[in-house]
Amino acid sequence: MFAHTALRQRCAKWLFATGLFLLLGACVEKPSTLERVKEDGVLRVVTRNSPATYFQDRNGETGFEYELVKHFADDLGVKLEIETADNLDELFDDLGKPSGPVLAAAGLVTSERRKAQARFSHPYLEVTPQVIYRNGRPRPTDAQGLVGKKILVLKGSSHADQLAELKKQYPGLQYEESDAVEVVDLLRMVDEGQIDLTLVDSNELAMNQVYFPNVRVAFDLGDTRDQRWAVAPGEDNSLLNEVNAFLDKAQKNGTLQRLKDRYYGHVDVLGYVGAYTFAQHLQQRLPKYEKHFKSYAKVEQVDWRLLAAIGYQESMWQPEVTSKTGVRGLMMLTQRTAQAMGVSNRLDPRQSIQGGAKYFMKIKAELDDSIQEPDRTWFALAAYNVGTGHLEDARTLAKREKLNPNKWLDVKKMLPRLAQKQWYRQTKYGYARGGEPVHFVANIRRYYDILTWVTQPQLEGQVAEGNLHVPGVNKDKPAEQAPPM
Ligand code: BLG
Repeated sequence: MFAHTALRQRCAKWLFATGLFLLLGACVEKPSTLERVKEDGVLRVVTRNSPATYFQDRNGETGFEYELVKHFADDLGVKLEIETADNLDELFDDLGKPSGPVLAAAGLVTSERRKAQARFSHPYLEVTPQVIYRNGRPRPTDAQGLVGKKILVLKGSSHADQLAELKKQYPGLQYEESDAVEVVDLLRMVDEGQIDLTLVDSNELAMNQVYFPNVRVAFDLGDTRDQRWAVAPGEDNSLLNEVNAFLDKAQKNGTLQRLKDRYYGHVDVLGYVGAYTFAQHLQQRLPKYEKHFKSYAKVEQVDWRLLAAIGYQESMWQPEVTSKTGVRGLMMLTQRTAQAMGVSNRLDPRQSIQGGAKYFMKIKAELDDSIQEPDRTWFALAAYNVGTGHLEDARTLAKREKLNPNKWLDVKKMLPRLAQKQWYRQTKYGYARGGEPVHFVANIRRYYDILTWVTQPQLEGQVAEGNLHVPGVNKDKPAEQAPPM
C-alpha cells in the first residue's frame, strides 16, 4: 500500500514536471509561419510585374496572381504586401531570405532545380510552353527546327531550363537568356523581327496577342504544365497547408474560374485579325474621341476606358455607322434612347458618347440593389444591349433553375434561352436575341482589359501625356494588311 502511494506521488511529480516542461516548451517554441503571418497582420508575397501576374492600373493593383493572392489574404484576415522581383532568380533568392516574403505567386511551374529552392502548392492554372515566331518568317515545327535560330528567353525561366535540356540532344542549339526583359519585351522583339524565336507560356501569349499582331505559335514545346505558388523551403507546413486548402476552395467555389475567364477566357474573342485591327484602331481612331470619353466619364463618374470599350464594341469607334435595325452612331443609340437622353444628332460623336454614358449609368443605377460589383457592371452592359426587361427575364429564368440571379456567370447561361420558344414563352417580355448581349459583354470586357493595360500610368509615362502606348505597334510604320486567318 505504502509503496503504491509513493509510486503515485512520484508519478504525479513527474507528470507535473513534464507538463510544466511541455508548457514552457510551448511558450518558447517558434510560432508557425501561419501564426507569424496572422500575428504580423501582413502576408508578404513576391511576384513579377507583368500583365499575366501583377501590375498597377489607375484603380490600383491588379493582375491574375494579384487578385488570387488578395482573396487568400482576405481569407486570412491580413493585409497583402506585394514585392516584385526583377527576374526569376531574384524571386527565388528573395523567397529564401529569412526576413523575406513568405509566398511567391508568379505563374511558377516546378522543375527539379526549383524544388530545391522552394516548396510548391497544389496547381491552379494549366499552361503550355509555346515556341513563338513571326508571321511570314520560316516556321519551325519541332525541336530540331530551333537549331540555327536567334532565340531569347527570360533568365532563370523554366523555358531556359527546357532549352538547356534540349541542347544536350541538339548541341548546335544556341539561345540567350536575359534578365533585362519581360515577356512583353520578348514578344515585341519577335514581332519586330529583332529575334527569331522565343518561348512563353500559353496564358501569357493569350494576354499579349493583341499588342503583337505578327507573333504566332510555331508549336507547343512539351506537355501542359501546372502553375503553382511557392513557399520558402525553410518554412514549416502551416502556410503551405493553408494555401492548398484555399486553392482547393477557390477551385470548388468558382473563384478561380472567374479569374481565368476575366484574364484569359475571352482571348479568342479577338483572334489574330481582330488583334491586329484593334491595335490599328487604337492608334488611328481612339485619339479623336478620347477627350469625349474622358470628359463624359468624369461627368457620369465612370471609368472612361469602359465607355471607350463600349464604343469600340458598338461601332469600332466610327461615328457614322448604322445597324440594320436603324440603331446609329458611335455608341449605337436607338432613336428612343437618344430622345430620352437629349441627343438631337446621333451621328455627332460627342453627343453619342454623352448620351451613351448617361444611359449606361442610368440603367446601372436602376439595377436591383442585390447585384454587386463587378457583376453589376456586366449586367448594366447586357441591359445596354438587350434592354432591362429582357435582362430581368433572364434573371427570373436563373432563379427557376436554382442559379444565382445576381451572378453574371449564371445569368449569361440563361440569356440565350430568350431566343428559344420553349423558354421565352414563359417570360414577361418574350423573344430576344439573347446570345447577343453575352458576346457583347465578353467583347467589352476584353477591350476594357486591353485598354486598362495599355493606359497604365507606368506605360503612359513613356510617351507624351494622353497618348496611348501600344507595345509592338510602331506609329511611323505604314499600316500593313491584316494577316490571313
Ligand atoms: C438597345 C438599346 C436599349 C434597348 C435595347 O436595344 O440597343 N440601347 C441603346 O440604345 C443604347 O435601350 O432596350 S429597351 O429600350 O429596354 O428596349 C432593346 O431594344 C444597341 C442596342 C441594339 C443593338 N445595339 C446597343 O447595344 C443593335 O444595334 N442590334 C442590331 C444589330 S444588327 O442590326 O442585327 O446588326
